[in-house]
Amino acid sequence: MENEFTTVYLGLGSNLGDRAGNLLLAVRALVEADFCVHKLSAIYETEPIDIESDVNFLNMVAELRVTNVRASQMMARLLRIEYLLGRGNKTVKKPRTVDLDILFFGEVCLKSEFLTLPHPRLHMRKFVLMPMAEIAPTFVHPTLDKSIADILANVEDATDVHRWEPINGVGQELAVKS
Ligand code: PH2
Ligand code: MG
Ligand code: MG
Repeated sequence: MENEFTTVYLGLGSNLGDRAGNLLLAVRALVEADFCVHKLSAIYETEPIDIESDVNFLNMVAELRVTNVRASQMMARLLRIEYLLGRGNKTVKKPRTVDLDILFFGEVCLKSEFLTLPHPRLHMRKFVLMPMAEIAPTFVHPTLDKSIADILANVEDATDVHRWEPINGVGQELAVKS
């Protein structure tokens, strides 16, 4: 059908420079690339997993509604956004300004050299599950056949993941002025 859309969940991460600013630039770039950004989670501060980093990540999850694009094409467009936002060599596990991962592309399951869907590690990672549970707790993982809330409730990941708050938050500034 012409107006049918696919619901896509993206994981966004940054552990370099102005981390929150980088996430917001990525969201703006998604909108400018004509992706329909339907929901955004809060920003979470998360302990690094499987990567050398002295700096915590900021992570969030976005729900997009896409039409007329295949998962591989979408990944190519995301890589371009990562590149424009200054991400260096992808093959090296170095700090990155922005990492954009497709977590789910509707119910699509695929495995190629460039892309595996659903994302092969998301069910083991609290830094993905917590923000996703905030915006889509009932979404069912197409191969594990469990909801995100269920997977999160049973995950063994013991790393720290908490809602991020800006140190000099906008709220505080407004409170001082009023
Ligand atoms: N991304 C990784 C590896 N480890 N750890 C956290 N906390 N957040 C991430 O986004 C992340 C990670 C590979 O992309
Ligand atoms: Mg990643
Ligand atoms: Mg990635």
